[in-house]
Amino acid sequence: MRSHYSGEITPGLDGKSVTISGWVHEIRDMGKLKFVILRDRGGFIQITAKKGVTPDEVLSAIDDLSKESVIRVEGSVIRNDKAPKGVEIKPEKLEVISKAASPLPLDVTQKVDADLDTRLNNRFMDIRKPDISSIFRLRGEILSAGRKFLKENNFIEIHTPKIIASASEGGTELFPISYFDREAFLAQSPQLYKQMMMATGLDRVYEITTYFRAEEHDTRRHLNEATAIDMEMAFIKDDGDVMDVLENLVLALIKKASSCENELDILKKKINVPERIERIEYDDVLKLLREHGKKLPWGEDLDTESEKLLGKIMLKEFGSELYFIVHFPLAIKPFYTMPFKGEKYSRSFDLGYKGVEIASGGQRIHDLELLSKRIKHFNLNPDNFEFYLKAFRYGMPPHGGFGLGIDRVMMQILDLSIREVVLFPRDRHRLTP
Ligand code: AMO
Repeated sequence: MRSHYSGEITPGLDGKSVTISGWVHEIRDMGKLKFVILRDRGGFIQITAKKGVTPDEVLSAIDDLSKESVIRVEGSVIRNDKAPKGVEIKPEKLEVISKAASPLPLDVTQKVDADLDTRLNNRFMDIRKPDISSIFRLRGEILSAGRKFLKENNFIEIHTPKIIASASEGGTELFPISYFDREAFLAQSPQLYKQMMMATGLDRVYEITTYFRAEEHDTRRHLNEATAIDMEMAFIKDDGDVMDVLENLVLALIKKASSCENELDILKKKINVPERIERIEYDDVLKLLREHGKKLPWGEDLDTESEKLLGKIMLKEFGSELYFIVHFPLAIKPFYTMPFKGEKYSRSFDLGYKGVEIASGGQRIHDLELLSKRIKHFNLNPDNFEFYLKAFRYGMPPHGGFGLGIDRVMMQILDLSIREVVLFPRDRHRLTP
């Protein structure tokens, strides 16, 4: 339906016949002159109609146009220094393909601001705005860069079930569903399945996956349906091997984002690409927080306030936007986490980015006896995990992995709230659209 996107129409095409299709962004009627700004994926182009020059049926079609209708225009390119980008289209044919009703639920030209709820309720139209669509273009670029990185590092893309029979990340955050005559749940993560893959010889797997979490949080960093890059790798020495992969992956994602100049220009954002990622012990994090007036008792996980404060400290004192917190107390990590220094610590880590946890992971227990003991320690019933434990009975290599929240990466790269970087967020209050 088109020969060119608007962005491809340059003064160099002067005199050439083109066909363009898109939405009516603006209409300006100056009497003898009528301007229509057409918007498509490539940007904007001005269509200039003149009484006495433009065919009458095109002039009357413009009189009947409504903003945001979909049109197709055939015409010729005219170089004109007064037009935006020095070029406009002289229309010969204008066809209204889909007429937009009015009034519009949102102002795509952004002369009138809308609150986030109104925007999300009309997301299809919100994303017509070039800055909002840039967020999702950037997100797509980051995901492609992630896939490329993982493939180059010998990871195999897999898909694990999203309808599951037992919890992997604790029992309170599950969405129960009815599965014929049995109880089932939406998967909180691929954890148990990606670990079972380590007993198959595939060695390195990843999944770009949805996490379903029935958390009651109502924050700018939590959703009930989140997206993550989840990976697992076998034959590791310890958690350090896993962090090396995560470090390089995250730096590759941020580097990719920083190369999306067009999108960043539209969004008026600049991205700093760190060279490396600091690694600090959990105990040292508590010390740093204490020095800055926040007393977090040993054994507790960082709350939102501590995470934010740590982000500020890391930036101010170490110049680091990204940092690993390593060796958390074993008691606050899931049952599959490898103990470290007896049973006090664990071979686990979280990755912080400007005060928000964007990933967590570690080395897992690969010894069946220890794993069964840890399951019982959490008051979980080993019988419910038999399908998983079986994979540890016939040869399981040492392994580890991580889950990297894509929504969190995006919100921190662009300094936005999590709802702004997800197409159709699911939270406590939102189930449609
Ligand atoms: P965890 O529960 O820490 O670990 O999740 C990993 C990462 O996923 C993102 N995330 C979320 N993002 C938005 N809203 C949520 N409700 C939400 N929950 C999680 C975060 C978080 O760091 N199985 C382990 C990972 C592993 O060890 O491999 C897990 O799920 O960025």
